[in-house]
Amino acid sequence: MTKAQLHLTNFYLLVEEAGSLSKLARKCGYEKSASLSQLKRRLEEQKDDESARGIRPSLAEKLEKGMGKRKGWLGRDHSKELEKTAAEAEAAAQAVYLPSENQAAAFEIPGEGRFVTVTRNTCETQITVSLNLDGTGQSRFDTGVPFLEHMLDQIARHGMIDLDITCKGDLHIDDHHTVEDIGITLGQALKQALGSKAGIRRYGHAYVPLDEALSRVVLDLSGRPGLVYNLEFTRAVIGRFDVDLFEEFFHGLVNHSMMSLHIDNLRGKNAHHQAETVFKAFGRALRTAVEFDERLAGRMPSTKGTLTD
Ligand SMILES: [Mn+2]
Repeated sequence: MTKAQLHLTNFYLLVEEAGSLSKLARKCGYEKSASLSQLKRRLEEQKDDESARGIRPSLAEKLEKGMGKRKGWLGRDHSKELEKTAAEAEAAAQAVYLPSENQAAAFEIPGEGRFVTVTRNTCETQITVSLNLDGTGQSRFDTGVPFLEHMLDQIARHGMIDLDITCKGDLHIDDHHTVEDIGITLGQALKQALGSKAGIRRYGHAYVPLDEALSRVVLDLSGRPGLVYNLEFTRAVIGRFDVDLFEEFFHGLVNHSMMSLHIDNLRGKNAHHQAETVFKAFGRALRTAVEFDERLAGRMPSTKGTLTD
């Protein structure tokens, strides 16, 4: 395969993942999709040319960044992993708004609600997140990182969100990719489930104490990503879990759900308590923000008229 052919194949994958060429353009920071159409045409012309250099590095990086891929993703062959996951992806696509019987057996999804399933596969992690914003707080996790699961459980329980997350990650290296990528995929699922955001409260905040610890989380489902993270852990690890990874988790979540999120741990001596108050407060704040406000009667909670552009 020529370099241009490989780039073209991966470019098609990005278009598919984004939903369309213009959506890909928007995600990667272009006003219009014209320059990407041009790129696509050029690659199609060059695909049999051994000497063609394909997508230039600065643009490749822009595309990778916009789509949450790691550096160098466009230059790698993803056909093997795709074959393996094609069947899973198919199943997941069918599960959007229409949960399969299998899933229902393992995890009870009500017939109504803002329900989505999102699958995200990279060389480092293979993740499926099913999420129901109008749930009852049930959850099921299979990620290989128990302390993260304990925290995700807080989001489900206190957010009244049903959450089913499976992840096969490169834990032989460390927990980093698994934790960050679960944040990213959960963010993608949240964004999808929220849709246009018409009629929701949009803002949410909560203070949650646990013994000596106290945290405050304030969020806005604004359509713009932003994280303010004031959390100084008193220890570097909780059990086997590296506490630095929580910031990576929230970064992934914020960038892909497009919310503004302010996290302040106001006090706390026990690191487990510090983490738990943050996740409980996040769940509570999220619950408020995603709830429908009856007085809004389906209108958009924004003078701009949109929270997605
Ligand atoms: Mn606990």
